Amino acid sequence: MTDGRITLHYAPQTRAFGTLVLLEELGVPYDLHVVNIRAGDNLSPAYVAVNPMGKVPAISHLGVVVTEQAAIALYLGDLFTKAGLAPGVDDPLRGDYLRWMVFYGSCFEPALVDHAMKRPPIPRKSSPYADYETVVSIVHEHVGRTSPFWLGDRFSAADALWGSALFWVTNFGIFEKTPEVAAYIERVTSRPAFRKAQTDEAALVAARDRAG
Ligand SMILES: N[C@@H](CCC(=O)N[C@@H](CS)C(=O)NCC(=O)O)C(=O)O
Repeated sequence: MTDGRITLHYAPQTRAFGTLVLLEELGVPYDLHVVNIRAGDNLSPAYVAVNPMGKVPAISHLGVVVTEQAAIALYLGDLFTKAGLAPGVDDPLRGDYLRWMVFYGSCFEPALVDHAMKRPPIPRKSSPYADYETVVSIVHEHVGRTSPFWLGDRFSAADALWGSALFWVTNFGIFEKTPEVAAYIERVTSRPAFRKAQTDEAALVAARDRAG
């Protein structure tokens, strides 16, 4: 990787899709390094050197590696500040922005996955997310008052993360697609960046399936 370009370590039909959407929204040049998870390439020594967990997404930028969807979105939003997708440190929306980005990875995903896998709930006082029902109701309540985007008037990196995630979890049937959730997803997925990411992803899926 040269010239400060971003390399996105990517696999189709994974959580890396939200990062692809964000890069398209930012309108910055990037290179894709496609990791073949089906072939186990994510656990190869070369990729484990990038992300010891063998997970996508990850990005490489100027010798720095960032992993975890939300951290990557925060990094990119701040790096490409001119795109206006990240409230700055002196913006009153900054606190809300940080809170929702971290809530995504530390509460929403674990709650949904634990519930979908039918894991027995752990005692509320030991749980990092209280309980599944609380997390779900917090997100539904928030979506009910998004107007039109996660932080209000302006599209932000939070929408690339939450919009893509809600698109997938409602398709998987593990998060209820209320009319408000459907309308929010439509506002994010109808944008040119999301459409472009979908087209690129479809080409990668076709190439992967051809390769067997
Ligand atoms: N905590 C990570 C989770 C990433 C993750 O689980 N990615 C999956 C794809 S959706 C993956 O890389 N799976 C490969 C494997 O673990 O074998 C994040 O938020 O970025």
